[in-house]
Amino acid sequence: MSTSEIVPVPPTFAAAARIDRATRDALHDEATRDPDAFWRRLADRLDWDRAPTQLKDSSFDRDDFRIRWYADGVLNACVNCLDRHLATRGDKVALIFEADDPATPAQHVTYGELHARVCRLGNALRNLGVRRGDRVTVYLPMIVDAVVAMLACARIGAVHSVVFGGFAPQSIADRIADCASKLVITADEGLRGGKRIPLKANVDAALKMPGTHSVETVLVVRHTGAGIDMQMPRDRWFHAVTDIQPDTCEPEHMGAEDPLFILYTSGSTGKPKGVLHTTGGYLAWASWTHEAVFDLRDDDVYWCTADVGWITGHSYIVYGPLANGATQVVFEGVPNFPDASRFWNVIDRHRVTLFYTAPTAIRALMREGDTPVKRTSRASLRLLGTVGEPINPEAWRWYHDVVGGARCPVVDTWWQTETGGILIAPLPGATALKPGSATLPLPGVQPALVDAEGALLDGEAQGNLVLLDSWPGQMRTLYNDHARFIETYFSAYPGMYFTGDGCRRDADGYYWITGRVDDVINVSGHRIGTAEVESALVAHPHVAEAAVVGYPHDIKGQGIHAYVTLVTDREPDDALRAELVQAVRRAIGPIATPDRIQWAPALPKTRSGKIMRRILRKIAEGAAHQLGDTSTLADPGVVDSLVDGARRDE
Ligand code: 6R9
Repeated sequence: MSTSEIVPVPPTFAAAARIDRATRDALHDEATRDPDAFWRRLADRLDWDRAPTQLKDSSFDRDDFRIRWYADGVLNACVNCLDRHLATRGDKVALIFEADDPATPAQHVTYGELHARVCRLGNALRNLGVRRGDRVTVYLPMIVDAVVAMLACARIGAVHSVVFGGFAPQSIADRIADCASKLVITADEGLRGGKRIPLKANVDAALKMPGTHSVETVLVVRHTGAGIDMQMPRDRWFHAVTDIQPDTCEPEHMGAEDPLFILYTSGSTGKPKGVLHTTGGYLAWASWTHEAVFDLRDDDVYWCTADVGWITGHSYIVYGPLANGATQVVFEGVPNFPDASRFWNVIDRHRVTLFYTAPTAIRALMREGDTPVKRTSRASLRLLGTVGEPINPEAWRWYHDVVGGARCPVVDTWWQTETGGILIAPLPGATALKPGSATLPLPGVQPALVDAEGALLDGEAQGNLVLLDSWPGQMRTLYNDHARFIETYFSAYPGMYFTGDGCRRDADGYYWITGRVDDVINVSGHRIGTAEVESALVAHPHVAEAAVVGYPHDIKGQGIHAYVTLVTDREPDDALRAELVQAVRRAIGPIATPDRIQWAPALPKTRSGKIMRRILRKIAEGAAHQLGDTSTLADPGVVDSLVDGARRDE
């Protein structure tokens, strides 16, 4: 079992925190006994053109299905992120842009300047014929104009669909076709780790593909200045159409349940799913959770390293922090460029106080040892966060002890594209931490564990993670496919939202996400969490990263196949293999003994850093000829070396 070590709330942190133990208890109490008061408290965070009289209105029952929040309220998300700060924070820095190349001076954009830029683009979009309800595809690098583009859409009531800058033309085309976008906003090129990404050329290629004829205009940000092909009259320079526009732009008055954005995410089958979020509930939840989980204060400098192409960028770079009037770093680059000290240098340079990143980045940097971290001060930091996948206790420890100097709480935040915002996470001034656990549900969130038949499990238990009732940030539908929405999320366990995650709840009620349930391996009738085995492997000092999958086994049903990446200077050998097997047996028990350990120079990952277990399962099954779609891999070459490695090991 995973460690149950407890890391208490640092008393100095608790003393100054927005939410201490008493406040947390009061919020939970209110959310339970007088939910309307709690939901109204969240709505009251926003500026409404017409305040809602209706609060929660939801049912997960098939016959009576509805998810509506604050339904009669009227507001504009962009106004909530910008205009309402102008009187008190117009000169406050909203965004600190840190370019890919550390020699490029940082740009500071105030709330006033951001408002003007968003208004100019909003006017330009209207002039180009974009109307309330139209879809706009955004395919941009991590630059200020990406934030400007999203907010300008929100201002005029257009629905943005951000496509991550690492996606290839076919993926762009699929996403344009599914929502029939009228306009695409892109840049000449992106820059990541010194590498140029041909964004405009990718859009050109995408727009030659079937189903993309809805696009009338392509706006192009001049970013690197590279020579690109402009096809008149379709293609227009972003600066040419925006520079001539006035600095003010009348916002649309949007219903709380009007769509704010679509964000595509891959399902286990079929084409990408267009997750649809609406305006009022989403914004209230993004804003409240950002303030509560990160203990946000007005003088904080916050930095989330996600890309706006993912939900984390939507909720915790754009909508949450800006609704809260925060100052934040927007980072164009990657963690290891020009070297493994980059994150920590940026933290020192901009005096970052709140830092939010992914376990995969933490593990990659941990692999480089402590020296690149210890070269830097990091004295400004007061809180660390993680998101995206389970964090193994060793990486958590390293993050906490080495990066945070054992001073900063680590908030492990569990949530999904579909949930819109964080659902399970510590409130850092109140919740004692356990390395590897996302800890406890936020007030108003009702997780539960069910067995395969859907029976609710009490107390200490392991099962599938469901949510029994709605929360304001919940997705409302899959764009153009409400039937698939119901089928995907509400049919496995009728009356409950199924997350697709497996989870353990310990005796203290803490939640330990074990990973997607399709990642659980059943060995001789025992369920083995891949995350648990991986955690045991990664605990070995010579292991940098590990991924574990099941494969068909004659006697046990499934066997355990572990892909192991070693730290930079360690060569594999049989003695180490035996040590690792022992390490797993020691950490979990003989039932979890890996049947195979395959040395992996690297693991196949999506561009957002998630390990593609589907591919690892196929390789482990010896079915490398049926790998399926590998187009979302960050580095397809990794797969070939693993297939060769698996053959050699046979
Ligand atoms: C926000 C985001 C969602 C899936 C989710 C789960 C995994 C996310 C996690 C976590 C353990 C955490 N996940 N956060 N697992 N601990 N703190 O990542 O959204 O890209 O939709 O992924 O990621 O498996 O179901 P998304």
